[in-house]
Amino acid sequence: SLGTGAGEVGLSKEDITKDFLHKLFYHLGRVPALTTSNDIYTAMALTIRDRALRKFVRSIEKFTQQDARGIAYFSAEYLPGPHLGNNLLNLEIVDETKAALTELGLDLDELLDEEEEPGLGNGGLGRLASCFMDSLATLGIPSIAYGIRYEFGIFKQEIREGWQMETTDKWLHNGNPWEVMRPEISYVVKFGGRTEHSTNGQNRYQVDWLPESEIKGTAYDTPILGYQSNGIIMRLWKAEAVESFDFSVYNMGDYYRAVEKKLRSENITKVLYPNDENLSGKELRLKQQYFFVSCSLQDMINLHTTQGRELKNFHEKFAIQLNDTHPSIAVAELMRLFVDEHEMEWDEAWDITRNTFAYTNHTLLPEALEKWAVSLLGRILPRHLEIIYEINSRFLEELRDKGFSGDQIARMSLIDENGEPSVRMAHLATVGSFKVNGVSELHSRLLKSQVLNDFAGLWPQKFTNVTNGVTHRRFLAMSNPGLANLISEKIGEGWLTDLTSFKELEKLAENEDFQKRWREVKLQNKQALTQFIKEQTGVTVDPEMLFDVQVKRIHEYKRQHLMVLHIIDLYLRIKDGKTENIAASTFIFAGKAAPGYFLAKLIIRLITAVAELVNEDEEVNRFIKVVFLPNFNVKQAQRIYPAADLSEQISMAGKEASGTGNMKFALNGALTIGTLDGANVEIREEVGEENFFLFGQTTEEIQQTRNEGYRPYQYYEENPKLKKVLDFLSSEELTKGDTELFKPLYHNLLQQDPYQLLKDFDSYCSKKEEVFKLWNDKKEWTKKSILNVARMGKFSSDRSIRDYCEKIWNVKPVKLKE
Ligand code: 26Q
Repeated sequence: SLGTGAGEVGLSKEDITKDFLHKLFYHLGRVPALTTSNDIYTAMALTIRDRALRKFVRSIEKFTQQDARGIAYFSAEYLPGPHLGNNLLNLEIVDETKAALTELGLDLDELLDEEEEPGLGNGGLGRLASCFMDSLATLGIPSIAYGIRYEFGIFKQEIREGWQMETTDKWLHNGNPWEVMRPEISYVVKFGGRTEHSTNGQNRYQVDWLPESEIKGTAYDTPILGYQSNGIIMRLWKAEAVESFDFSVYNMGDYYRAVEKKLRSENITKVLYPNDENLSGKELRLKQQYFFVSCSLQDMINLHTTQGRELKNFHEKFAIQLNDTHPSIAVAELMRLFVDEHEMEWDEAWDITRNTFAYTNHTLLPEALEKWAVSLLGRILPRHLEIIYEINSRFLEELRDKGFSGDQIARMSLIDENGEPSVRMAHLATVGSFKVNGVSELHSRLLKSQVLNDFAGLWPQKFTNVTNGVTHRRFLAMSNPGLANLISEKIGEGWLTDLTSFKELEKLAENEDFQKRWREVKLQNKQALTQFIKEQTGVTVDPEMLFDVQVKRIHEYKRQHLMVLHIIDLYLRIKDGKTENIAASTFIFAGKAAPGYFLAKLIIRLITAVAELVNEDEEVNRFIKVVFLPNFNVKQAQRIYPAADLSEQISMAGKEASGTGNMKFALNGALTIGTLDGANVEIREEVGEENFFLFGQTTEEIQQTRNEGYRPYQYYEENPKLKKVLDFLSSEELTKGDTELFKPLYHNLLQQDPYQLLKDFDSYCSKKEEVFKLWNDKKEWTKKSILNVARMGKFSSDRSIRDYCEKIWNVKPVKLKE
């Protein structure tokens, strides 16, 4: 036996130093004189990865002993952020590592700066998946995260002449020290072709899928550590040509054809689609989804059966959480694997399948609900289309038996027959799951009353809510050490595994000494961000100013342009000499726009135009500055949240499913100006309405406005301030002569705007006056800031994961201390 495997990997400074040097010389084969900073980073990353892998192996051993039920999280996106700093925190070896490096004349912060993060997601949904991995590991839940190893992640954003430009994200160009390639863990995935139905020897109805092509998926594992104890893995699949391309037997012509085929196979995991909305029914996207789902399910079945278990117990040993509909083809694939490949009867297979999956919905936007044309799905996955039809016909039969009307049946069908027939993936996921959840109280309520209303009537018990959360270890302990240390000094370190203990800070909210130190920490964080802004944009800002921040994907529904209209109003007031009620502010924006989303890109152009105008005007820039930080990602986010005074959460009510940036800001002591949307509602409930700047219409009021007929032009005509601001969009001053530039936005706001921005403009501006007033009262502001942090306990992803365990997965967290 190999026993416990290799010797211990120690955590002392000496152990780290020894291993680090070993990696540098023997793993990387570096001549000391030629060592680059990337070599140094890589050697340290490898050193820490060994320690992370040890945790992971230990966890697996314990889980196996306990024969525990496991959770598989299926997500097409992950945004883990930089690994090194987080792993040091979770292994509790930050000081040891720093000391080891210092002795060698090296600096930990420089190493941390070297790391290029895996941008394998678009935004909130991908980051949520990674926060959940952190909490799953910390809570000791046996789990595995399945996904896609995109060679190119979300594009890098540059700003050229004020416009967003996209460049390729080559995150693997220096290699990836955190992953372990597992060539022995690979599966074949089929595509295209046709099916053959027959009755086999034992008189069993049998379907064979004769595919047009086959592709191999290979596993790449990255250990994800929890705090102090456990590790889980993120298993990402890379597409390759199947081994059957035996080049040796081909002649020249065939050889090149075979190479081309190999290249085409690898296409599947080349690049992440940069839309955070389902705009395009692209064939490659469907292939990506099916590819990773099929590899993952085959892997799970393999794990299950090699442990000597029967497939009929599959759902007892596993729950699979579907992160939106992106992996929902899994419902049909698991049926196919059971029925066609493992010869299970349909009814039994369906029973197990429906008791295996649970589905999380992340959007109510009708245009974002995934649909695949029947023609496309049938061409790429002919067998799955048959299975979906079979599921549907049985389901619709059930509805007919229950007396549902023809209208209702058409609405609930898995197939949308309006226009080009297509498969409604949210319906497939709902029918194929034992639980369906939204991501905030409001969102879950709207999910039941709108998008999945008919299903909620049919299966009320299936629907539940799990409000999102964020890992406070990454987004406070690691990224805001100043605040973390101040808090630990007062209440100890228990909060690292129990954020509700922040409640104890309430009693310090009015303590002058504590307030002073609270402000000092914030100022230091703002100074650090000030320097970063200078490096990134060349703009000098003043850390004493109010830092008013909106960072997130650029979308009309998120209404970045509402904030811009207010800034224009301030600009015009300052130019008019009316500066009395303005608190000196720096407005900070960051976020990517989908490359094909014209209005979103124009909003970025508007921000940069306003920034240029404001920042260069001596009369104005004493009062306000505007910054657009290019290439928002996890690493940058970690610098921004700790330095924010005010968090902008101003989406039209009913459109933001939850939001998670809102939580990260409040956790770092920013006050929120926001609408009653997504998790804002719950944040306000928790921190107290007197500590939250609320504005704007409620979902009900919006509906009413819509019913009465929203006429934005009316606000333009009745409100002189708004008229001035909107007219300024086509001024020479702003557009430098290109007065047509912002016309599409102007017309959008005045003609159709489904996000009723002008309707909320006044309410937003008056709230800003209150913000400015409060900012001048340092004591009151600081008190509210402290109370916000003190009352954020609910929004740890540890709480979200406990909710999933209790409400959905029926598993108990097991704390595995060593
Ligand atoms: C789907 C099909 C084809 C191409 C792209 C997509 C696609 C990709 C990403 C669709 C949606 C996304 C991402 C959605 C997302 O990030 N949603 C956000 O999820 C967060 C976590 O629950 C919420 O907090 C946000 O409110 C929600 O907008």
